[in-house]
Amino acid sequence: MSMTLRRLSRAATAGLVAAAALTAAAHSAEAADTLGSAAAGQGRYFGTAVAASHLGEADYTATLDREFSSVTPENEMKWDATEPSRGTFTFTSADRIVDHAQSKGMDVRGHTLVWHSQLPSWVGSLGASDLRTAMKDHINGLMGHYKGEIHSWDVVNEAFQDGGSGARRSSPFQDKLGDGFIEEAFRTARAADPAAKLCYNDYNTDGVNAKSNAVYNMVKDFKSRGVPIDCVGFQSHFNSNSPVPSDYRQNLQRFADLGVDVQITELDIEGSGSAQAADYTKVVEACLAVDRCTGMTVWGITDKYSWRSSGTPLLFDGNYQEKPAYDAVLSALGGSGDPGDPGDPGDPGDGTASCTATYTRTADWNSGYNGQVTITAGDEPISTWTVTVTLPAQQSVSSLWNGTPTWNGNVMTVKPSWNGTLAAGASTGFGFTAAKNGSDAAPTVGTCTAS
Ligand code: 9MR
Repeated sequence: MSMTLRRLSRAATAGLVAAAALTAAAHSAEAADTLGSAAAGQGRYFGTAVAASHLGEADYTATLDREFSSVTPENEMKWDATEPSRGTFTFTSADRIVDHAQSKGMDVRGHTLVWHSQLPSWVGSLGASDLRTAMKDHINGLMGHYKGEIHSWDVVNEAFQDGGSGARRSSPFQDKLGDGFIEEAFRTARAADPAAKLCYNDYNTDGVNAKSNAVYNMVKDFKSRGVPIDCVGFQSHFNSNSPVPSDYRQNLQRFADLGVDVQITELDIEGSGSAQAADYTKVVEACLAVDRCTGMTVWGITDKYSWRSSGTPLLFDGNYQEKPAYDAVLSALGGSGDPGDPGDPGDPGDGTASCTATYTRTADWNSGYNGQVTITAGDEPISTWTVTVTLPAQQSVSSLWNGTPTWNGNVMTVKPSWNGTLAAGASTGFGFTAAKNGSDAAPTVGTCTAS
């Protein structure tokens, strides 16, 4: 699609976007929060990487549309996908993602313009001056096509080496154009789409270390010389070899203090259960603690399509069920409404039925009293419950309703009569009349068990 056509089509979908926003607003009054709505409450976006090839999968798209307010094409805007041979641009897959995002009122992050990887071989074979022209043509080609439609662009990706040296990574750009290629890319990008935020994006720069120091010094230099840069992306791919750094927030803050926005751009954390959830909480809390951390993007929706799928690093499992990490992120974002979801594998209830029991005396007279035990299901639905009540030795029960007791000395074990089935969080109860026989003490209610 040409640039003009894209602009027209964007205008044509504007009405749809407005309608979608209204629906979302009307919905949020009664519905549980989503990642996107909770993040919006904190003035942030919550995004995900998306693959065009999965957009036809109903659960994939339903989860995307429900939960996320921003998308990053996972591979579709990379050089090999968009300009496989010199001067021939193909935008079919990327357009599919952008059109979908726009129809749902989502922002789009552009990823990525200049990167050593997923680079067609023709680029590597150019001489310096041709390479410079090709780099600028590529930036202009992509940014022109999507002018006005991309919230933030990863202009340059992963230009620094891993390890302690803080040196630049070898690439055709670095090797032939020298350090200045990054500055040239950013200047070209600013002219191509002045409305887009221009980001430098990298990994293993999430804590304070030699690599992040090198990026920090580059950003500081750019700001002091007026080289256009608006944001730094911290990819945040974490696992046991590369855990969430303890100085994550501090590192985000020092970049923000240089006068750039910071964004968490490719978040995923290998693991499962409460440990993974706790790590996700750390990341969200760090972003929320930094005013200029404008949003977070997870690197995929479901574990089954993650680039690290064996490490199950995302918020939804392979069946699109919310994991404990999802609940943790939603709650760290100040969102509510999810914990009652019945049957979510891995949710706090973990599919395990549970209940609680509380006792109150509802009537009292000289020789006796009425007691009421309230049974409340936990975060999963239950089909039956059992609770024990131990009475003071002198007391005796003359009648009991809405429950079925069996006796062992002064301990009664009560099961439901008609009222065993409860939705998650719902309550029922049974009542009884007891004779005091000289003891006015309260009975003791034991643990409630459910299945
Ligand atoms: O998730 C992407 C995967 O599908 C590709 O095969 C891979 C190829 O390099 O790139 C992955 O995304 C990378 C991103 O573009 C840049 N940062 C690291 C990401 C994970 O490798």
